[in-house]
Amino acid sequence: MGGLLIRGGTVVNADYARRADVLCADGLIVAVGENLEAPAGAETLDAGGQLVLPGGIDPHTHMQLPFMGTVAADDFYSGTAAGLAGGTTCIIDFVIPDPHEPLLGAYQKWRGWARKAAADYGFHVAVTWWSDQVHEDMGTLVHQEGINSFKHFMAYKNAIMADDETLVNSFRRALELGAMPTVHAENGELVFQLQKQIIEQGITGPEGHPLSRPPAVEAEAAQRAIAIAGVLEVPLYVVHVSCAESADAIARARAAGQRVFGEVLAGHLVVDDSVYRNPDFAVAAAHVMSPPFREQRHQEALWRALQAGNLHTTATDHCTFCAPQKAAGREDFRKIPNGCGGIEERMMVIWDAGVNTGRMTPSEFVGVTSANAARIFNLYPRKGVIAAGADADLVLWDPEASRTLSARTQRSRVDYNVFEGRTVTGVPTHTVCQGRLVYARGDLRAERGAGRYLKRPPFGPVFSALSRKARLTKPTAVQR
Ligand code: URQ
Ligand code: ZN
Ligand code: ZN
Repeated sequence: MGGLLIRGGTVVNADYARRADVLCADGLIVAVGENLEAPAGAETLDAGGQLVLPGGIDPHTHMQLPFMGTVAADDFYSGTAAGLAGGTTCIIDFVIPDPHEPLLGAYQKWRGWARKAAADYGFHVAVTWWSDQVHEDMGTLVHQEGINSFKHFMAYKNAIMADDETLVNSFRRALELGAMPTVHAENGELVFQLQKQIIEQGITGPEGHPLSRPPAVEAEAAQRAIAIAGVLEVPLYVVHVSCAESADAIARARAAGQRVFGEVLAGHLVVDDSVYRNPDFAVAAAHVMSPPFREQRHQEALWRALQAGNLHTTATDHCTFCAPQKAAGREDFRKIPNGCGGIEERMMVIWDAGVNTGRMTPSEFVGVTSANAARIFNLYPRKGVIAAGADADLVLWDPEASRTLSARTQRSRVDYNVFEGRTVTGVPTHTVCQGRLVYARGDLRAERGAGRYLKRPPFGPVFSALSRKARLTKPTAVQR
């Protein structure tokens, strides 16, 4: 039996916080309550009055992604290990087939890469092209492989960009299957042409990157994806919402009764576009990701949307490239591999800038760092809550302790930290994953291959029947 008893903490779930002990055994939470007894052979961990949170879920990572002629520096082991050091015990990564690459083949490839993961993981599968075979493969992925979300990149023309034909066909198929379509919302044609225009004006450095992807380029795509989903009556999840205009588009759609969800990156909430004006190429290039970091005014809009329930999850888009890789774009910013880190720092940054400022309560913090992603991607209540029967993924959180974030101390393999020098208050002191203590006050014991692939069931007939029933029984206008 063994087991682990976490004693003397305050359990904080998305819907309540109370003083309680937590008993774990065989990888599961078996009891939550006051004055629990430790069974024979169980280890006891004294929480000492700290908070006990559900393990963080990062619904947007790209470990060892082959992209823009190189491969992301963090692989499934180093990236999930870094997450464990920051309180994140579960990721949802992405299978991204090349255009005309069979989806099932790409899926199997990524499954092989992820075997080394130190924490549990799921996949969103990107639909980067369309054919009858893609239509069929989406069904196989949902019914046999536990995929319930499909990603669509509206950016990255001449690479993985999905045009409207692919968007409409894939969204329609997702609804049939009870799966969630998600989008990277930037108008790829506008980006392509603005990039060319900026290079022709002689701007080749990283400062050209945000110029080629202004907020309107994101908002157009967000509004188009929302409109397509609205016509097809399919839910929609917009990843890395980075600007006020996109957040407003989601808020309008939700106010009109449309089922749209939004994700915001920890980076977009606290880092602004001044980074691109740093004279040091390596620093500016290290921050090249899409959508880019924005003018500061967008941060308050994103926080407000998070507080108002128009953005639902926080993520990192952890997709790391070291300086030598970023240097590919030394003469042409279009060649700088897009991506930054953050998986270790996400929860600390959101706590420090969100809870300490009074923007959100500890329970709301749990919602946006764990429970909401579990609910939206159908992992709840296995993940995202401290309750009997849930996976024993927990974080002991010291709201008083401070830490200065830096590449010098981070676990990620990348050689830069977009939160460099930021001192945060509120840090994880212990992480328990599948009932095992994997991080304790700086001592990281991430186990290569301990992570499990998470099958996520589709949103079954209950959901689609309800919407169909609602449509069929809509009261008809009374003939006067
Ligand atoms: O666009 C994404 O989400 C991937 C390719 C990571 N890179 C990025 O800049 N966000
Ligand atoms: Zn993206
Ligand atoms: Zn991404």
